[in-house]
Amino acid sequence: MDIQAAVTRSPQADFTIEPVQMAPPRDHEVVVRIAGVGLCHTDLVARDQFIPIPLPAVLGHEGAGVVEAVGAAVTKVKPGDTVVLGFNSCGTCARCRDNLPSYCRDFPVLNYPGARPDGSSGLSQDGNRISGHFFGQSSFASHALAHERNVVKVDASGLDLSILGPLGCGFQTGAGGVMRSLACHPGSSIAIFGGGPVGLAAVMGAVIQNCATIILVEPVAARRQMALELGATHVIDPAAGDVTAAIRAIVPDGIDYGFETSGREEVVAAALAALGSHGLLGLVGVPPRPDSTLPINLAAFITYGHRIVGIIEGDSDPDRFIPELIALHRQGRFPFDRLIRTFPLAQINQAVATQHQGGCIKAVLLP
Ligand code: CXF
Ligand code: ZN
Repeated sequence: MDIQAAVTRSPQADFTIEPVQMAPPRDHEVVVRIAGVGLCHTDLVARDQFIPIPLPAVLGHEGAGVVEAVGAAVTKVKPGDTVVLGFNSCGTCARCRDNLPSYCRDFPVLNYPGARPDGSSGLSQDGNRISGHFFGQSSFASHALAHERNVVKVDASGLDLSILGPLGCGFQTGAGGVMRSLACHPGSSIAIFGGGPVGLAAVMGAVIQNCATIILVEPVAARRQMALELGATHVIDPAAGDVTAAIRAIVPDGIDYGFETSGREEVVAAALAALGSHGLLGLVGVPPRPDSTLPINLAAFITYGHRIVGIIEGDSDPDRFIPELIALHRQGRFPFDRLIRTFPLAQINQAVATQHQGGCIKAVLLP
C-alpha cells in the first residue's frame, strides 16, 4: 500500500515527506494507522548515525494509532483497536520471561537495524529498499508496520489518542525509571538531572512514589517552572554554581536516589557526588560519545555502599505499564499532556528545531 512518510536521507539533514510503499503484514505483523508520533532524542541519534541504520530510513518510535490490518497469525489485536507502539522484544529469552523485555537478549537486533531479523524491510520506494522496523515500527509516517509483540492495546475513550505515543518510550522511561527501576520508597529524596520529557516524567513518577524531596536540576527556567508545577519541591539552575553543593544544601546527608537523563560525564559525576549512604543512581541519558567513561573513587564507592544502574525504557513491560500510566493519567496523577506540543508531520523539521531550542518539551507529530 502507498503511505506518506518523513524520510531520513542523510545525517544532520532535514527529513523529507515522501510517498513510500509498505508491504502487506507478515504473519505476526500489524499495520497501524498513525494518529500521532512523538519525537525522541533517539530518532536524531539514529538520523545522525550514532545508531548506524542504513539510509534512507523511516525513523519514529513513539507512535499511537488504530490497527488497520493484521497478519494471519496475530491474536493480540484486531482491526479497529486503538494501540500505543513500544519497543520490540523476542518474548522468549530469560529477561523477556522475567517481564523485563527492555533487556531482551535481542533488543539491539529487533530495534536498531532498520530491518526485520532476516534482513528484509517492509518499506520501499519505486522498488528501492528503505529501512523500516525502527523500534519495531518506523512511525514517522501515515502508517507503521509493527510486530504484535510491540503493540499495546489501550482504552483511549475520552482521551486524545494522537498524544499517547510518547508513553511507549520517553514517558515510560522517566516514570518507569523512578517507579520501577529505582522503586523509590515513600519519604525518600531524589535528584533528577535534566528537565526534558524523560526528566519531567521522572518528576511525576517521584510524586506518585510519594518521595518527600524532589529536586530537578535543569538550566532552562521554563522547565524548572514546569517541574515545580508538577510537584518538584526544589529546582536548581546548574549555571548558578556547584550542583553537588546546592543539592547537599537541601539534603545535607546526600540524596537517596539520583536519576540522570543527560548522559554527560560531568553531570553523572555530580550526581554520584550528591548520593548519600547506600544511595542509588540510575542512568538513562545516551552518552555523547561511544567511549564516554566515568572515573570512580572505588574506596568511597564501597565505603558508602553506592550503587549505579543503567536503565533502558524504565524497566517497563509495556503491556502492563502503559495501561497503568493511562489509568494514573485518568486520575490526574500523570499529566503528561502538559509536556506536549503538536505539529503536523509535514512540519517535522520545525518541530525538531523547536524541541532542540527548548521551545517545547515533547513534540508530537500528526500525520
Ligand atoms: C533508547 C535510549 C538509548 C538506548 C536504547 C533505548 N530508548 C529510546 O529512545
Ligand atoms: Zn525514545
